[in-house]
Amino acid sequence: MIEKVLIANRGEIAVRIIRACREMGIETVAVYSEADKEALHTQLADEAICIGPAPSSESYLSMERIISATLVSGADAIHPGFGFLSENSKFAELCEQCNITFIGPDSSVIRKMGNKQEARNTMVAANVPVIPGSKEPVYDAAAGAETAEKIGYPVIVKAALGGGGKGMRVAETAEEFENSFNTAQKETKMAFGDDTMYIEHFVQHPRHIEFQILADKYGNVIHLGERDCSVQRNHQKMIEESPSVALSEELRTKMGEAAVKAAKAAQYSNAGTIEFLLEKNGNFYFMEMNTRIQVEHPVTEWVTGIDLIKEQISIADGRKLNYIQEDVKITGHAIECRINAENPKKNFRPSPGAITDMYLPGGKGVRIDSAIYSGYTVTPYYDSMLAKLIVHAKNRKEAIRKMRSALGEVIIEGIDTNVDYQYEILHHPDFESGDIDIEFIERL
Ligand code: MV4
Repeated sequence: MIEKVLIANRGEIAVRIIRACREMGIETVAVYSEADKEALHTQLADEAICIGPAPSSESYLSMERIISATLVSGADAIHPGFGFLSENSKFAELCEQCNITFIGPDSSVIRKMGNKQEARNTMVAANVPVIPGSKEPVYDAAAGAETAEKIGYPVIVKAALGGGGKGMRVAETAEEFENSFNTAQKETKMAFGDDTMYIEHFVQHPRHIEFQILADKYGNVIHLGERDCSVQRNHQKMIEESPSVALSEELRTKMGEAAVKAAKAAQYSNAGTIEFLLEKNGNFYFMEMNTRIQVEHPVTEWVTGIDLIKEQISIADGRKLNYIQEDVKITGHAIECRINAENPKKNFRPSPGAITDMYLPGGKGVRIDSAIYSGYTVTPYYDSMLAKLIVHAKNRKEAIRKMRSALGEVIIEGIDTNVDYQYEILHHPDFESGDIDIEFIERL
């Protein structure tokens, strides 16, 4: 039985996990860096252990320090949250070796899905639709050009160990290929210390649709519907919603079945996400699997009524899923806006500093997940997300109205934020009609 959880993370997700544990009667241990002495997660947990200086490489990314803190505190499980060590297969393996329950899938599954080309091949074998592309890894531009010719232009060159857009380049034509390939490979080598590439046909103007899945350790897998995450900028999502206006009930069933098939093929357990690209004509393709809880999980929680963090802990503790597919009903519409400390007028430059005064909205159908408070100083060391504002209403139109109203109430003084920018998006005719794809923000 899990009785004490160490949270290997910070910010709003650490707070979210502390709350779930407390409701389940589980003790909590926070870890914090010297820059996070005054952070909310440090103050809210039952215990807090300082694990090092501000840079994440010496604190939230230090496997040794986090494992040591776990052993010292007597915690029997680690929740990694998202980012940091959450998709690090070595860290999950280290937990396994130390008899610490890692709240997530097995390290072998994290490793396999972390190799994007292996993940792709797993899905091909399982009959999950994937984007036409290379079956074998590609190591040089000459071999790549031959593959690209067979696939057909435009193509996209990707890093096998990539994800999130790093080490990725599009080649519209054969003339561009060599240059695109070499640029992508150089970036890949720098970022991942590996230069294995693969090539896919480039899908134009797709939506980013992802399916939330839950899987227990006994092979039971369900999906919790989709999230439309098309509103993003530089691979940073800004707005996520569920359900997506682009899915008919028929397509939802088809994609949901593909997502369950994908999770089964990966031998997955715990909460995970299957990312798809969806074309206007309804064709969809597996893109990647995320082997962690995601930032945008609250929109799924709200339309399904399922607490994803509690399910993660229950699954990791060896219990069967509390739901079967027929239990999952999508009710109403949820939208999440990420509120960041950044200045949209200065190319979204981060804006750390002291929050001198603030007011966050509430009321029926409004949820705030955040770790900020009046007097808190936003440090420059970590990502700039301050809060997630999530709304729920009976349909999309009313959810949009509720989000506009809630955004209008937000006051955060002392630093720059993207709240006004989000407010404008919520009034854009294409957002209002749901006519969005992954290039929506670039077109603004
Ligand atoms: C693609 C694609 C189009 N065609 N693959 C972006 C990050 C990584 N997860 C894969 N990505 C993409 N892969 C093919 N074959 C377009 C993207 C992409 C993207 C995908 C989802 C959300 C936003 C995006 C922004 C730019 C590119």
